[in-house]
Formats: sequence, structure tokens, C-alpha cells
Amino acid sequence: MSLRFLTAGETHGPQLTAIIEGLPSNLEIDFAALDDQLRRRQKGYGRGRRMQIESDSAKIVGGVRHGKTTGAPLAIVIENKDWTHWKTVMSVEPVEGDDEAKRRVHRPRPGHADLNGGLKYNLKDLRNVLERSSARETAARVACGAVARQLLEKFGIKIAGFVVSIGDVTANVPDLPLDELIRITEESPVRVADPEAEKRMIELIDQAKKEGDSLGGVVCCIVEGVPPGLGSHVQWDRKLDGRIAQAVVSINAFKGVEFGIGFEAGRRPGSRVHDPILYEPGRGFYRASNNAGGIEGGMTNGEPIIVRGVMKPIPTLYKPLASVDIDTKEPFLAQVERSDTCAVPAASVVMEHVVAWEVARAFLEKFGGDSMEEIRANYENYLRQVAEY
Ligand code: EPS
Repeated sequence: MSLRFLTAGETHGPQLTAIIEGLPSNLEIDFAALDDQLRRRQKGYGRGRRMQIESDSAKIVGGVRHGKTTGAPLAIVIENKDWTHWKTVMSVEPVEGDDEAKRRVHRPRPGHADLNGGLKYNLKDLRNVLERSSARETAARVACGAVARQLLEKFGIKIAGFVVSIGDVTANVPDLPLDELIRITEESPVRVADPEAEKRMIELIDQAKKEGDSLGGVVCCIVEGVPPGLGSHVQWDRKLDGRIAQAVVSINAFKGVEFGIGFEAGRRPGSRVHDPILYEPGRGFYRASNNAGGIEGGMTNGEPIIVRGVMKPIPTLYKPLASVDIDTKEPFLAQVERSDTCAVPAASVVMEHVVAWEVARAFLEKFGGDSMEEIRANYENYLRQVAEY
């Protein structure tokens, strides 16, 4: 069984719900570490008031007993504390009241799912679209990714996520061991390891907030300790880079993805793109550089996976753009909903977790077994085979 998950829940509904299927039995769950990841996602300079209301915690309500997975579907719920303010607006049961009482949305925001979702699902209250398309859903995805990450950690696989740029400010990424890079970016309110860029990013966010505007940016994720051979070249939908790309672009507001040197590869000749192959007894095959970002032919090559994603600015603008009222078809300014000015730092944490998920999925396909013991035996056997190759 392939690893999979589904999420449900609205941003101002009572809770988010996720079900993971395909986890092996006997994976020890570190409950505090799940909540740590959810807390990391809530942080970052540029967030709005909502994050002061929430204190996300993953409550496991199925699939784990006495601290270990049983092999049954794992069910997680995350409470929305803000729900108490939205009980009538988000009521499952019919409620009385006018548009205002129901906080009906009828002036769609350009760049959001509002209008397309309204047309597609024939909904005259665009709140029915925005409640689900909100990036609140990424809390559930981080919870699922955090479980996958715990599985990967048992095999020495480590993941970092940080910010490369916000608006037109690009941070220098120092060449440091991964643990050191994680330590420094973790302390930065904009998740960079460049104090000068950090200062300019904060100023830029302050300015955007003052002007009722929003900002996007570029984030990077590095996965270290991955064995060669995850993913496959034999079929289009088994290529790991393709699967990671889909996962990254599925994050709310993400518009593009690149691996290694990415789009720069299109500007260089092959001699300055491909990574020469080297060999040392004891170490095995390795590369002189990692321009490929750890994936060639849809498979990991044993070098760290390096993936970047671009997030567009959040579409909710306090100084709204032109829109059309869906009732009167008259021009109006788009509706203003409470939102963040910049969620790029949080998005780098989300990206870590969607990438962790895809790597774990490929890992279980390669070393598949129903228990952690069976997976470990398969993994060690494969590492021996690679060493003796
Ligand atoms: C979001 C709008 C804001 C963000 C939200 C994503 O929420 P609200 O409308 O309640 O102010 O804070 O992000 C989260 C709730 C979260 O947990 O990340 C949107 O429209 O996408």
C-alpha cells in the first residue's frame, strides 16, 4: 500500500482533520516533536493576528497505541481556536440571518480561488470557497509531513527549510553544515542566515503592511542522508523530482519549483551543469558538485536533495484591487478579509513537510514492509548491495 493522506476542514471551522494511510507498524511517535513542527509553521515575521489566536497541536485519534503506530490509518485533528468567534458564520446546521450575519463574500479577490471556485461549484457565497482554499490547511499537511519526517529520521535523513528571498531582497546562504544552517535560520524571524538581508526583509514587510500590500518570495529545502535510488526512471509518475514538484506547487500560493541550480541550467552549457562522478573505497560513488540537486533520471543519486519553490504575494490586500460584485456585476473593490502581509517564512516550514512526505513515500515504496523492523532489514540489505556494487 502506497503512503497517502487526505485532509478536511475549513479555516474558521472547528478543526482540521487528516488521515494517513500506509504507515508501517512500530514507528515510535514523538508527540512533542509533532507540535514543535506545528509551532514552527505558525511563526515568521509578517503574519497577521490569526496566529496570535491559534496554538496548534496535533491530537492523534487513531492508529497509534502506547506511543507506536499499529499499521492502522493514523487520524489527526488540529483544533481551530478561532472557531469560537465563527460558530454562527460557519455553522453546519442552517442559520437565520442576513448576508452580514453570515459574513457572505460576494466581491472576489484577484489571485485567490474565490471567483473560480464560485463559478465551478455554483456557490453564491464565496466564503464557501475561501474557507477551504485558505492556507490554514497547511497546518494539517505539516502534521502529516511531521509524521513522515519522524520515519525518515529513524534512517538518518535530515531536512532543513529556509528563506532565499522576500520581495526583491535576496539573502546570502552561507556554506555551512546543515545542522548549523538549521540552528541559525531557526532563530531568524524571516528564516535566513544573513543579518543584513534579514533587516531589509523586515523593513520591506513593515512597508508593505503600511501600504496595505503583500509580499511573496523564494524558499529552499535541503534533504540530507538520502540513499541513492529513491524514485524511478521507468514511468513518468514515479519520477521523484516530478512528485516533489507537484507537492511543492500544491502549497497555497506556490507557483514554481526548481532543483539544484534550477532554471540556471538552461543558460549554461552541459559541461558546466552536470556533476562529475567520483569514487572512493569506503565512501562509494559521489559527485564533485551538486548542480542537479540530488536527483537525476527521476531518482536520488545520494547527494542532498535541494529544491526551491516560489510563493506569490498573498492575494488578500488591505488596499484591494479592482473586482466585480457577483450579484450586481458592477465594478467594486475586492473584499478585504483579515490576512498576513507575508507568510514566506512559514511557507518554508510547510515546504519541508511536503518534501518530507514525498521522500518518505518513495522510501516506503523502495523498502516497503508492514513493520519498521521489516523496512529496516530491507534498507540495510539494500545499503549492503550498493556498497558491494
Ligand atoms: C489565510 C488568511 C489568514 C491566515 C491564514 C491563511 O487567516 P484569517 O483569515 O483567519 O486571518 O492567518 O493562515 C492560517 C490560519 C494558518 O494557520 O496558517 C488565507 O486566506 O489563506
